[in-house]
Amino acid sequence: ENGIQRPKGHKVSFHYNSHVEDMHFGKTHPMKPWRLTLTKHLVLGHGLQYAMDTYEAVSAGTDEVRKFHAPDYVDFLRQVSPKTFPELCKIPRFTRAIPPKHEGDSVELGPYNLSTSPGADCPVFDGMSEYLFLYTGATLAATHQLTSGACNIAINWSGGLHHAHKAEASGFCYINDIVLAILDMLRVYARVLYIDIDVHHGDGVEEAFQRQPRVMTLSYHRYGPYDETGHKFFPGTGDLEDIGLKGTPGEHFALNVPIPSGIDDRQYKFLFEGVTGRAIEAFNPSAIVLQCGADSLGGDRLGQFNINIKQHGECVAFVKNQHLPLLLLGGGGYTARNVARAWCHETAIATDNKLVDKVPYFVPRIEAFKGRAHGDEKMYPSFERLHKNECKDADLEYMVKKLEHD
Ligand code: V1S
Ligand code: CA
Ligand code: ZN
Repeated sequence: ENGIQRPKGHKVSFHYNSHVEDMHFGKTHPMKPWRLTLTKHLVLGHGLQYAMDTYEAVSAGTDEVRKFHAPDYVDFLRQVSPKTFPELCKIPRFTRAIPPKHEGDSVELGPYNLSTSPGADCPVFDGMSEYLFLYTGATLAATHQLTSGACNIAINWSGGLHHAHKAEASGFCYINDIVLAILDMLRVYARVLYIDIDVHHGDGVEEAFQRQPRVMTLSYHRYGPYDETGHKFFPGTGDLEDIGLKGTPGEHFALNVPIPSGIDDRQYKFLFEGVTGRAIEAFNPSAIVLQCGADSLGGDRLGQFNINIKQHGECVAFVKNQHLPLLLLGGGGYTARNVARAWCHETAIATDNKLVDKVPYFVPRIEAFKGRAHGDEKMYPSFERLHKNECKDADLEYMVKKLEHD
């Protein structure tokens, strides 16, 4: 009816838990989990659920997260909330992770770069612990679908948090679900290629595998001075010369493409297809993880690139055309309506569907996503096909207005 079809010749699985939408990083914080509400509504509004197997994610386990992260850090994340934070900060096991104070620091930092001060990059907020283990659970379930051969492309738009370190949160990222996914993939695949089109450098993933020749990391990012003040664009790493840890087997298995602000579609396509194509040729990966951070789009609140949803999607199409097991993850993206448009468009690309420039008027109820997953995976039952009543971007804008209360 809406023309959405299952792809021929490959299977796509989609992993999500609507609970992540309720989270709130703070009034002025750019990370808005409700961008995932918009994304979900667009995906369901277009009927793309009929083209994939959809799973409701469950939380990752402590032991799963400890496969990369330090045990004390994982314990802290499990217990932390705005209420428990002050007490946890006094426990000797955690005080070691409190950074020294510098003159003029605007935000007060607690253990692991976490903070309850307003304006912090990695705030402690209500429901945070549930949120972290849920987005990680969704990535691990997606990974499991891939490694077990149940699908060829697995998607988790709530994942892709590439800055988190072994024992430290960084840049809105607390658990590095990407590193956990790749570690799991290495049990099955000989070589994994990680590609990162978020406008920021994928430093956490690069660092985790800097000694590892079975993982090649390739990040495209804004690099250089942020503005006239001379401050560097976050996180300030990812120089062309950084190619993996020198003197280890991982040397030459990290690639960085530093880019100045304002890059357009044509220039990005030239860089992306040239470098990615050559990397695939040389590395011959068995599987690919693509972090699809949407802050590389023009008009992003934090990003400084000038690329369109069309080109962002063409990066996904280019990688998909390699016909290797593919894990698609989200990441940054701070102009919510564009994030939703991009990730919905890319869900269509993954499932070989073309979206008309319209969103069906009827937006399915959120309950449609209920079910179990991760370990005890169950597909949610197909629900009635949607009416073809059309609406245009106005409806997306209406949702933006309703959700954009802070
Ligand atoms: N750019 C940027 C930016 N903006 C903020 C911010 C603004 C308001 C707040 F209430 C809280 C934070 N932080 C930053 C960056 C971090 C960007 C993270 C991108 C994440 C990703 O898209 O790659 C993946 C999800 N942080 C900084 O620039 C660091 C500071 C240097 C400035 C901001 N203060 C709060 C900390 C130090
Ligand atoms: Ca990047
Ligand atoms: Zn980013």
